[in-house]
Amino acid sequence: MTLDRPVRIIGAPSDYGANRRGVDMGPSAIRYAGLAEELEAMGLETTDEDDLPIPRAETRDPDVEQLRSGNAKFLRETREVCEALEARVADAIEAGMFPLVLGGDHSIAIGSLNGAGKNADVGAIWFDAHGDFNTPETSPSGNVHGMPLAAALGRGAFAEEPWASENRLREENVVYVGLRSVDDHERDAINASEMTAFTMSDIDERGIGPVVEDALDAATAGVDGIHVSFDMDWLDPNEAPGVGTPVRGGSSYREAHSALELVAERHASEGVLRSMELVEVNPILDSHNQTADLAVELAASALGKRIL
Ligand code: HAR
Ligand code: MN
Ligand code: MN
Ligand code: MN
Repeated sequence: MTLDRPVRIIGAPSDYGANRRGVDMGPSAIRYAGLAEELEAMGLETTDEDDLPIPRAETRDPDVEQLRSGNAKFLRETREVCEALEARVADAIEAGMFPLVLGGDHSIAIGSLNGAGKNADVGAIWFDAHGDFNTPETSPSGNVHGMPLAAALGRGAFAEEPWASENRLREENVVYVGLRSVDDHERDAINASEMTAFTMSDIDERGIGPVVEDALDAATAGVDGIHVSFDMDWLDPNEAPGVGTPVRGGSSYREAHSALELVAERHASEGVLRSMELVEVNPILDSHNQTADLAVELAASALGKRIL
């Protein structure tokens, strides 16, 4: 069954959180790959808002307004982007629509989570090669796209940045699927947290179906809805070469579709989906827009496209 509400596409072409230019072209590439047309062909009423206005990174100083402790590059710019995105996501939900956010690097998830969790208790499923649970103190890079979950949960130096965790995201309802690149500090923090984490090894051993069903159970228990955060680098680089930080050994084409089809099925039976984002598409590194094409296909699967 296709999604039970109209879709509002929201472009967030930020690359402030990543160390290479290129993800700022993600929304454009995903649109060019035919996102709105695909959703409309499924019978979904779709509106496409103008992108958030985001000044080019070259015109900004990455180090302005640093935290007392730790390093988070372009933090002021990231805050501006995320506050604007939060408002757009919350407005869409308020209007009875489904926000589909196009990144941009993964730092924009701070805004998506704040918007989704503004007036509701929410869980999240995090499809990603990476943990994205560094704090400004532990980050090896200072890139905020390695930190959005820690930010949205107010961890570490993000406590100095209350805007980052203005949400009702519940830690015990945050679930990773498919981790395979985690820094040492992140590993400790994830293990000590109340989040649930499934690695690629869990998928190898149990298969994608049981893992995603468990992830849905954990993410949806006792909340009003969930946000699906989908980092395209969750896929194997053979399928999705156009990402900034590829990691070998990712999910296959079929595993990715299957995972999102299960999300759609759960939504059809329990109405759990609140918002979704597709992030980290980097057209500069892509081959013939393959990764953006795949992002469109996967969005369709998540929103209920059926073969028969
Ligand atoms: N863990 C590394 C860091 O913090 C790299 C993480 C970021 N890459 C991403 N996030 N694409 O999913 O810098
Ligand atoms: Mn806010
Ligand atoms: Mn990520
Ligand atoms: Mn990633």
